[in-house]
Amino acid sequence: MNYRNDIRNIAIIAHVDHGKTTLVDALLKQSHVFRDNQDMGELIMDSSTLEREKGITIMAKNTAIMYKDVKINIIDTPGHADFSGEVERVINMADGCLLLVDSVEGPMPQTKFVLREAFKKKLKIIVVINKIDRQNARISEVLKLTQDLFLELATDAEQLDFPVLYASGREGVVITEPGMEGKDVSPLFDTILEKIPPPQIEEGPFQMLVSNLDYDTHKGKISIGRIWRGKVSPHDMVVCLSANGKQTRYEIAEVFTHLGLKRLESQGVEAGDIVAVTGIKEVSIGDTLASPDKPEALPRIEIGEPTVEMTFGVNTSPFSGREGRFSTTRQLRERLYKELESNLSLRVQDTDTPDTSIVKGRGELHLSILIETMRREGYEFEVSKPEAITKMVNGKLMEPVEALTIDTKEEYIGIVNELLSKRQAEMSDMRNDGKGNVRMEFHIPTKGLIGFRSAFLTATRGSGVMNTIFLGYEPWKKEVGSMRSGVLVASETGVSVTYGLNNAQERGLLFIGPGVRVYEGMIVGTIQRSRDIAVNVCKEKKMTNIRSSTSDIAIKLTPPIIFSLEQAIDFINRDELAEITPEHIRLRKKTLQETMRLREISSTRRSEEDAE
Ligand SMILES: Nc1nc2c(ncn2[C@@H]2O[C@H](COP(=O)(O)OP(=O)(O)OP(=O)(O)O)[C@@H](O)[C@H]2O)c(=O)[nH]1
Ligand SMILES: [Mg+2]
Repeated sequence: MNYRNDIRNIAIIAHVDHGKTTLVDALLKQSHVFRDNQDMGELIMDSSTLEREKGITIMAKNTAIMYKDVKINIIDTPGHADFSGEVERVINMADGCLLLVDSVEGPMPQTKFVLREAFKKKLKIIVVINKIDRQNARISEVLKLTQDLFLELATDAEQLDFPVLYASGREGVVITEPGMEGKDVSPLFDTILEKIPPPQIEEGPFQMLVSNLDYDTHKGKISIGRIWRGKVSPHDMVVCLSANGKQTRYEIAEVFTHLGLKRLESQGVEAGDIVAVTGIKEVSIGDTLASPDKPEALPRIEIGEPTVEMTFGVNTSPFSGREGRFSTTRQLRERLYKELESNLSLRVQDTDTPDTSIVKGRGELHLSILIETMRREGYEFEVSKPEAITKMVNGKLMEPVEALTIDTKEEYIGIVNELLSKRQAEMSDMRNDGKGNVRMEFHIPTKGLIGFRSAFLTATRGSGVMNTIFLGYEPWKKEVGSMRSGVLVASETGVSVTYGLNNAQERGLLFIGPGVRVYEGMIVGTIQRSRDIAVNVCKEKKMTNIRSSTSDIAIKLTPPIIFSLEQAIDFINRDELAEITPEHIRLRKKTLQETMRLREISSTRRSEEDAE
């Protein structure tokens, strides 16, 4: 075996928010890929608008820096459990990982998930206890907990021998012993060079696994991945080996490597390095590009199964086609299938009706990010309530279950438990730090988690943190009943007015203010009872000849509740839909006409009685 000592390939992995992207900032800054006077900003790798707005990494990305004549290819990964597929996808490119652990939080559920993935791939790990500048840092305790995690997960003794560094990504310092005075991140660079094995090179003609895709309006699709064998240069002929065994020949157009945030054009890149090539028109992540002399496919990337599904359908509301640029069945289907090329843990399944598809993902956030992305691209469509994906195993109905970790204050233990017991959660552990903070762990079916996040944040006044991790499938337990009360449904199509809204607000809380276009069957508010009520929010006050009193003119409406996309999706029930357009998120009953809805309700009630 040959090795390339001039390269190291590392992935940065951790639980959400433990500081991966901030540490990459520090590495880039110190390696002077920017001019010294250039203001590079923060979280530079979180380059998409959605990532910036949400403050989380959604997609894994590549960068590289030079240190002592060695190129270090760095892959920043997302820490949120819903984007675990990204970690599984890119970890193939690395020979080692930096496992970051927050010096206050310690190992968290996703720390365990990513470490297990790294062990599966036999990657060398460097532990970085991060955010040591935090006031209540408990470095030695966190190190101990991390060692325990290694003991629990390691599959061979060598894995227990890992270097530990201490860092504040934000301050740009890394030290080798706690308490030392740090000056920069060099100790991290040196440890990478020393401990992460250089890439192994196999003999033979060109072969690479496509682990990432990018698009450029001029260059078209860009395939990114690690070269396992041989060399690639512009104008080389290659074969693309896709999932169904299909082999297509292409000519490579351009070849790039990464440096800082730039791609550098190259005349030839050799095995061991991470490369970006253009010219492969039809390619999906997981495909192999290889020399026609030896067109062998590398093992496809293994991705965990999706756990949550919802339908995406053509917008059937009376307002359809008015606000989106793309709204037809064909446009919607094409967009969803295109997403599969790069969003590996997503699945799309056709239904009996061509205008509706079932989309499956790793969690509500995974699906809602897709919805938000499509809406910003100009699509309009309707989606159903997310549901856990069940399956039959040996004739038995099985459902996904997850471990839920909750960090909150003591005073919220009661309310959190009450919320969770209705959702079939069972507590497995509870720890109190003696300062009023508690950590609780639960075992909960995925169906019980749907819609839980917003209820939890409201109950803990936004101060709680929750994390979940997929455990596996277990036999189905009974249905979780609806957690929600009834809604106020518009009975007429028109524009909402103060008078009509005022009548409605006497019965519940409103989701709209005056001057909003509504249609019959649209949900305009919520009430504290189980049955829905139809309200006419467009109703004007009858004009009379008698002047109304002044108190009558100055009607005060309570400000409406405006849902975010996630909250809207969490809110709807099975007989409802969310209408998504670039301009609005509207909630509606599936059946818009009130008379039809009442008929449906009485017929289901009748069949329930017959069943008894
Ligand atoms: N005190 C302190 N805060 C930090 C440090 N590094 C990051 N943070 C903060 O922690 C938060 C999360 O940082 P990110 O770098 O986005 O974390 P991440 O691990 O990339 O998050 P995801 O990619 O979404 O999983 C931000 O508010 C950072 O400012 C650090 O060294 N010290
Ligand atoms: Mg990040």
